[in-house]
Amino acid sequence: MKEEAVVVIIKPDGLKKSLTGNILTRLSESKLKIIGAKVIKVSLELAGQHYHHLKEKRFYPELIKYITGKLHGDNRVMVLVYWGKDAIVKVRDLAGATNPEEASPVSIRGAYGRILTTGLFENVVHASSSQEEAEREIKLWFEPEEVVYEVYPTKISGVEQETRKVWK
Ligand code: DAT
Ligand code: MG
Repeated sequence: MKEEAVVVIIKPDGLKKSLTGNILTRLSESKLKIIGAKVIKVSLELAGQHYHHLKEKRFYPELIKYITGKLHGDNRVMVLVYWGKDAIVKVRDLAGATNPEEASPVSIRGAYGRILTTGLFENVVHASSSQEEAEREIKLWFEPEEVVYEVYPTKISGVEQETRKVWK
């Protein structure tokens, strides 16, 4: 398997509960390289684009409230790009199963996640599940200049003096 990228999002509960350090420590067991990282607030628009494939699910409205910080009164998330061999499987193994009650107790979700009374899985982290998803998410959450490696082709856009690198 060649090297690949994976997006990890530490969701608002992770930041509110000051779990960022614990989660990054767990992820560092993978020995993957961090090639992008930032803390941002998630707009409704970004949330809708990120979870577009789940629009029909009954838990979708709660999921949007969750990722935009409405459930925790804290709209910060930390978004990272990890890079390396089998990055997706390695990160998803450390994250654990989607349902925190089914996740291994020593995984991130098993240790720190919970199920809300609404039924939503409050599972602390997001991790891309395929190379296609990782590409879509990197292009959605990051500008090319914010990722250290040029993981996908870029082009120069804009007029003179105002050019910047954008995703092709
Ligand atoms: P994953 O985050 O493991 O890739 P997913 O992409 O299917 O899982 O779902 C995105 C998020 O939606 C997930 O992290 C938590 C929530 N979710 C998924 N399935 C759910 C369910 N059956 N009930 C409640 N919340 C769910
Ligand atoms: Mg997913």
